[in-house]
Amino acid sequence: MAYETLIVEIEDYIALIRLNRPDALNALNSKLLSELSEALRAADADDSVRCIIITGSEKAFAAGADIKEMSQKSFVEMFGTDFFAADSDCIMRTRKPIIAAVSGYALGGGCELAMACDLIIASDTAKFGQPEINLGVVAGLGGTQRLTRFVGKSKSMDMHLTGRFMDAAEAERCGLVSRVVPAKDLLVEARKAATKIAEKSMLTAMAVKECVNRSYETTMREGILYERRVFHALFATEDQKEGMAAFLEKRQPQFRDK
Ligand code: CO8
Repeated sequence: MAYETLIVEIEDYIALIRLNRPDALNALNSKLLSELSEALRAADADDSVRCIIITGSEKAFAAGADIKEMSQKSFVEMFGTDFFAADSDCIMRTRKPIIAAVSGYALGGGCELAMACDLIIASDTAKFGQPEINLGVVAGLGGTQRLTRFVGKSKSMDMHLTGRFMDAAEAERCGLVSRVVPAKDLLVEARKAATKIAEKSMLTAMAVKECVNRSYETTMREGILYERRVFHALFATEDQKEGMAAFLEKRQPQFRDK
């Protein structure tokens, strides 16, 4: 399917979704979010996709929600349409693993989009920020909640209250991103990680996502019980038998998602 604001390529079991509004530094408008929602739904349903990468351009992953689109809206329009709500949940609905490959600016909604993915690989040029306070608003796509869980209250307050940007080294130090790579290698490294994930059993990868995401929603005791039950349940799969047999036979497993 052709999109106006995205370029989607599927190759070697990886769906690469590139945000493509270069004139607005990939600002997230309604069109882009609804296309992203559709592209993720399609990738999730496509058996030839086993991992998804979302990326932007060298200069910007995404510089936030589209300020031009929002600036004149009234409360009634924002609340009445539950602005961005339907499409912004698209990442949480996606069951296959999603990597955010971030170069340049990831600000406001762009930072929030990256945080909603399963892991972030950043180039050494990446800059993260929640500068909504400069516009007279707060984050609206989960920034106050996710950033606080990732980096703790003090740094989250710092980012949201001052609106300053954080560079890639600081983002790695404080656990916002999983790794930082040279800008020229960003997609190569993201593809390498995606290939490793794509080799696993998709059933197990989806179970991992559910277990880790559960840790944000529940108590430690309930989360550990949930994890143990999922662990037990995976013994009903052929992939568990194959994974353990392959280890004992000193060969690579051949997972069949069964
Ligand atoms: N929205 C719309 N257009 C944008 C945005 C944006 N967020 N960011 C940049 N652009 C446009 C600029 O207007 C400019 O367009 P034009 O050439 O037509 O004037 C073009 O992109 C290039 O931008 P700059 O000339 O500003 O480029 P610089 O290199 O000088 O600066 C910056 C780059 C620092 C990234 C700067 O553009 C900037 O500060 N952008 C805005 C960052 C920002 O404030 N982001 C937060 C937006 S609000 C938000 O994300 C809320 C999310 C929650 C929504 C929830 C709904 C429920």
